[in-house]
Amino acid sequence: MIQRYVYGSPLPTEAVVRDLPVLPGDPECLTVRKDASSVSFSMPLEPDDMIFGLGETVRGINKRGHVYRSWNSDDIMHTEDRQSLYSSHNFIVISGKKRTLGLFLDDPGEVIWDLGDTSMEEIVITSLNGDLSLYVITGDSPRSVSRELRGLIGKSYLPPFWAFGYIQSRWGYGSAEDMDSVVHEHRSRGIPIDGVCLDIDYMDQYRDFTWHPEKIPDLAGLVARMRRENIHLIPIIDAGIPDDPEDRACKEGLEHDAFVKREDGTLFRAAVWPGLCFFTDYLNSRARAWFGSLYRPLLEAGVDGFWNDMNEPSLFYSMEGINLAYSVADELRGKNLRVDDNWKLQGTFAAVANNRDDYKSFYHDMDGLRVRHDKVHNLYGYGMTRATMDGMHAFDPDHRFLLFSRSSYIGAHRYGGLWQGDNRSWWAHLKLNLQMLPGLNMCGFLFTGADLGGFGSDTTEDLLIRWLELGIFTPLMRNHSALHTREQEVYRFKSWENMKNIITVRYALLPYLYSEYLKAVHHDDLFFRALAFDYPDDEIACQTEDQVMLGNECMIAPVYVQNTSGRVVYLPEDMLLVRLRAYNDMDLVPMKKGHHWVDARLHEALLFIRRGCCIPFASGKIESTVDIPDHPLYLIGWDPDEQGYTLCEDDGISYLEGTERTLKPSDPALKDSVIIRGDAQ
Ligand code: MIG
Repeated sequence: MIQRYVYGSPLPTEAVVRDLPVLPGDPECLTVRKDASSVSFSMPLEPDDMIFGLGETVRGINKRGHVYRSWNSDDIMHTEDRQSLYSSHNFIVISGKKRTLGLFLDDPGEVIWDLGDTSMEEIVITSLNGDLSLYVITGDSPRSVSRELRGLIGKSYLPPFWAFGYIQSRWGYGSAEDMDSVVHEHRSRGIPIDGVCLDIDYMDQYRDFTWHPEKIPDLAGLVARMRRENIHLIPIIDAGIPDDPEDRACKEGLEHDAFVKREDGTLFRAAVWPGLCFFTDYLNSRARAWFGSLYRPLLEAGVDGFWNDMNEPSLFYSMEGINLAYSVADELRGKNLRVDDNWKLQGTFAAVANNRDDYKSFYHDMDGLRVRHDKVHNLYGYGMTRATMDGMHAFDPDHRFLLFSRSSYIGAHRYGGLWQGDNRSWWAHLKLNLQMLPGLNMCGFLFTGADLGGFGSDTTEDLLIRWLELGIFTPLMRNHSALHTREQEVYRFKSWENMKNIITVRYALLPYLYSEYLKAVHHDDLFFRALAFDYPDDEIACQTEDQVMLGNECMIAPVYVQNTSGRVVYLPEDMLLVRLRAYNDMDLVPMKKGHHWVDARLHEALLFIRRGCCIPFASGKIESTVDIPDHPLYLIGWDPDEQGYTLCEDDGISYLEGTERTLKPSDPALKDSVIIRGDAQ
């Protein structure tokens, strides 16, 4: 059941797709405090209460015991102390013996989630805007509460099938030669791949919707050549539009009056990649429609996927901010700086980027409603995602496109996916990648993944292979790294064959992964879940922070510690261990409920199938997603009752409805199936 309460005058976020009646008063379960502008909601916690959700945030699957802050931020550290990342997903489920309760705050401004930080026994959620809709969702399990929310916020984004293939990316790829070489190095070794990303260097002087005249002399030709190799090019688009009348997007944007303005009506400017930029008012439907139309030349050239970046929006500096810093520098120039002055100088320049004062200095025109940016800050990336997807649909309403964004808010999950931003080549971030997945799914973001191998810092060979062993299960499977870091394409490493073999496992699993993804989309369900969702009465399962349920049949438990040849895995029921080395090389070991040390050498990925379930696997050599339909399937798993597996399929590219068929191990067409009928050890 969903109950809606309203505080102040909520802003039109379009996070929800259903208009629920507003109840009078306050919800019984919360203590509500209002002051001048903010409003807070508090609630005592029971010792056994767990808290799930909050989408893209640091720390564990159970969010209890830290303070989080909804304030979309370009942050390159993702350490445990961080309160904000690129997105704000204001939904939690509190789950304990006494109750299961969901809270969704539809509030696009700053919200502070003190989830047992100030006091371990209390939750305090504070909206600094004080203008919001609060949805209180009750149900008998965290999964059903999550489903209720999803029904309220609308169906999740469905990318084309090819977007589930392996994608190679790197900041630095910018030319046709780069694309050719990446593709050649993969194809010549038989490493499966479906997409290559173009990062900002493909643009002409970092200007959106341009491409470098020398590096990419013939975009349509390049796209077509790639497509013959079954490769999709995925260019990046940034949020800022350069202040330069020679720039086409700038000229048009000025004509369309599409950019955000300051209080006095002058245009707001801040620097990003191309220098000083204007910022499209994505919260205005006219501006969105215009921005969406800018993708057209790229779409006409055959591009069918994009990633949108810098849309928190990230600001390097504003003139006001940098002038202030210059004046501090002038004042201190030539002096023998004592420590305080030294800190002042350094701090002033550090504070210039993504400065709060800048976010308070411009306004949106929300189709007639003038709103200062900081009140709606967390909607900006959502607006950009929506502008892009609407633009792509206007171009071709019948086909699905790939789109993933860095910044988002609930609602954006209907228009695109997200990647988890600038992580590091740290083992801790491999674990964080896993731990973010259930919370993101709860908030509707099913199409997600992190930069495999890590974005910042130099990766190591073992980290990359372990990370690929998790990446084979995430809907977005992209290897991406930062400029100047160690090159981390699979073929750079001595053990590339092992990595290639792991990627072949991804492709063999795709019929299953895609089928489960479709089910999650159609039924507002979760592709990834905390173990607590499936085994609420099992205390150990509830406390398991480094394994997650995948689809309806599986559990994953990746190795995320260096120099280990396995890990401890907790099985909440009897499961079949599938130790995967390649699409055609695996061990199957039925195992009993309980704790086990499970061997997993560097080139071995772990998958567990629940007792009574089986999953389809594609056989044969596959080099890209186009090959998959031609390959026969077989089943792996247990099937004492001949239940089989219900495979959900569609054409992978249109919006035509899909079909379901049940695969049974007794079907002669599935004669290669490996079905365990005995008991677990
Ligand atoms: O300021 O486009 O998160 O994936 O490679 C850095 C360059 C801008 C940040 C993105 C990252 C991308 C990088 N971008």
